[in-house]
Amino acid sequence: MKVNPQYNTKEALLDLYNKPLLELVFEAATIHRQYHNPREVQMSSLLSIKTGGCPEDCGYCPQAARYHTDVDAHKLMTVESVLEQARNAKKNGSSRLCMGAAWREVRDNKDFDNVIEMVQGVNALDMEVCCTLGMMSEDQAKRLKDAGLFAYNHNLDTSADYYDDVISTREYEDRLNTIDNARKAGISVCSGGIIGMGEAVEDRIGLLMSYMQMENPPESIPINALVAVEGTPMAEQKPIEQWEMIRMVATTRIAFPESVVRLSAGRTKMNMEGQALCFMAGASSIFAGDKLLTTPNPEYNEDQEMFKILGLIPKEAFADGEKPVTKEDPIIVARKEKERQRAEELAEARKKAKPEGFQPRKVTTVE
Ligand code: SAM
Ligand code: DTB
Ligand code: SF4
Repeated sequence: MKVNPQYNTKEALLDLYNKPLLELVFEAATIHRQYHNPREVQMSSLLSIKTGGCPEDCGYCPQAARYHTDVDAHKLMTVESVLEQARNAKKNGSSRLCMGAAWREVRDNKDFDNVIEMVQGVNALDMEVCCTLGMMSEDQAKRLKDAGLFAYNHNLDTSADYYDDVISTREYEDRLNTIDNARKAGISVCSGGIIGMGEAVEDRIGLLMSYMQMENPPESIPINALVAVEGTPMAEQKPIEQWEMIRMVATTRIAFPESVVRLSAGRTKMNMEGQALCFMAGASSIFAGDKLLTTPNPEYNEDQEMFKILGLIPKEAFADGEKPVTKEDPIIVARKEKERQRAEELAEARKKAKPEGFQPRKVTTVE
């Protein structure tokens, strides 16, 4: 059951969200046990492969160039340094790596070729690879799929109604199109939202309704609490109560029984008890490591302790879907061949300019 037919209207979902808290958690926990192993929680690592300097105006985001935040812009990381971080994340128990780039959209250039190589490399480490690179076309999605991408993350963030209060540089429809392009390429979809941006409860429900109306709802739904960052338009937003996070996780779990619900940004403001209720209510993934993309996340040791106390076990890679097969990328193959030819030509030209046996004439200088 991909979507729960009992809750496929705005009214039904709103009533569910507003149920007495423990009733809601109990209903969510019951559904969770039918479709998932309740002890398993995936540890997923985030890596900002290209940071800051983004031309968009997402009101929550510290990476938008137009806001004056503490984030320093960095160009795309090298393939080798990404793979080193991936190996570290795996060593620390993560079975998924989510690579984020502060791009408005994917462009067909050398940087994208490098991302393709990163995806190939991380897939070869037997980790689930997820990317979040902004808008992308169907062809770009196909290239990522063939590289071995497991999932593409592209959040709707909020309801269609509240969206214009948050972002003006791209439309809700653009986001739906990118999600569609990922789907058409056969990539698993990760899409969710942020609560605590000043939206009404109806907007949280509106976000879930957008997913309800899809032919195929996302396999993975991250629920983020706003990380209010100084310098962004949302810097002064009052933090949400943990209860709201628990309600949102539980409602999402009940509405989409098969999807993985991810307890994402905002955990530094929660205590262990609050997080425990989220796991009880069906969250089965966290971001591990002391940094999200640019903002802090709980320390690794704290999470280890939490897993021990709550009896949670880290979920293995590909528990929710087959490992993608990496295929050769024709663009990269052609580029490498060109580079090889150029190197050969250069060596040849050097040889000609300096034939074998050639000895430079000794020059003696007079002091
Ligand atoms: N630039 C790409 C895009 O927007 O699609 C990918 C990176 S973007 C940082 C990925 C997601 O991070 C956003 O869609 C948003 O949901 C989440 N995010 C960004 N800043 C956040 C914040 N301050 N608090 C919570 N979530 C945030
Ligand atoms: C998602 O839903 N949350 C993650 C991931 N997908 C890419 C990002 C959270 C970012 C929080 C703000 C930051 O650290 O910059
Ligand atoms: Fe840019 Fe993504 Fe941040 Fe929006 S959320 S400003 S698109 S990095």
